[in-house]
Amino acid sequence: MLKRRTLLAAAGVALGALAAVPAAAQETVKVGLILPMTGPFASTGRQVSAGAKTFLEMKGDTVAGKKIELIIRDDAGVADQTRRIAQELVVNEGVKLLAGGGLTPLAMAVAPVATQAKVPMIVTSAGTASITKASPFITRTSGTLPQYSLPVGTWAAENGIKKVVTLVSDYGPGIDAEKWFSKEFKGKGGEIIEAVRVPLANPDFAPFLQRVRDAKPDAVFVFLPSGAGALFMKQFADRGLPEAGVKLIATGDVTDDDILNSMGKPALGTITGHFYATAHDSPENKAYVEAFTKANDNMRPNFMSVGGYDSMALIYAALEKTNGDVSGPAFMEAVKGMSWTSPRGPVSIDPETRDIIQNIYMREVKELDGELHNVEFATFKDLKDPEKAEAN
Ligand code: VNL
Repeated sequence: MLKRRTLLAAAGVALGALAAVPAAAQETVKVGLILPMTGPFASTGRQVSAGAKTFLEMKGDTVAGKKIELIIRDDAGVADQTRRIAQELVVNEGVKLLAGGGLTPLAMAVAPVATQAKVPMIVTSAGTASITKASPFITRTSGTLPQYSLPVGTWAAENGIKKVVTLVSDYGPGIDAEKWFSKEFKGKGGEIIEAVRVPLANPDFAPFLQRVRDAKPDAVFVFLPSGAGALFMKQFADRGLPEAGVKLIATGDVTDDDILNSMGKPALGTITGHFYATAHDSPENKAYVEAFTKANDNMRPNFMSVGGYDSMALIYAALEKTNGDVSGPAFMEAVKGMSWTSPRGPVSIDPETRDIIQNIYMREVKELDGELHNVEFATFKDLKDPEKAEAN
């Protein structure tokens, strides 16, 4: 009898202790961030994960009574692994939200998992326009290639460039970039004299650059994924293209802030269009760059890091709106039309396409305090993805 009462009393104490802490505060929401942390695109994984962690450091790890736990996994840039890891995280780890998608094939690999499990996937990096159509549970905090290639076409046509050769990586984002730069440039009177596509893996630009020298266009327009620009810039300079009077215009992926400073003088004067530059002048970006560089041994945050940071910003804003409800349909409803101020400037999620609406900046590579930077000189405000706008 005594024993039983003691047990009950003990149980009462335990329950009381539990009740003293708000129940919701004890709930953890696991977010699976799958990235290429190794392999040829490891810089993307390093930047995105550091950006996401910087958000948690700046804003704390709790939102709407939930503790956010980031689970970072390496897919080494291999799509089969991305899919397997996504499945494993959802089924065995109880992950409620997925993020990542370092390259288009990796983002696409997660789409069936997101759809089947009704688990939202926030694409932090990949830029092929069609990705958000692959699942109703996909949204995106990077941008689309059509969105940031088109303004480069506008700028080129309006700045005395008449003949262009295009060079892109031969997969989704490259094909989008080629299409939307060319469409805009030709629409405004420009001429594309050659369109070249190079393999994503181990491209050699030398034969192409020789041909460009002979063709003598006013400019070359280039898209290469983050990290691949360094080799291109070196070969561009080695082949004497600048001396031959060929201007380099590109998407900002080529003059990626992660590697720009190591490109040296040949990069100076390159004109690019993109959604983020480390040198972007705003109080939000100043705070971001400061927190990021401090936590990452002075590494410079590039646009990939901001995709990671904003994936967390979007999760926080959505969970505030749903009062902590992480179920897929509720989360996706909350995401639509969400707006916030990113280190890159004002952004929102297009309620129709779930893609990001954002400013695209024209920039020139210049020296700033002894370092190379993408320096913004013009803004195309609040651009939607033109690929989907065209289809609608
Ligand atoms: C993609 C687009 C990848 C832009 C990138 O770097 C990039 C992609 C890895 O969609 O695969 O800068």
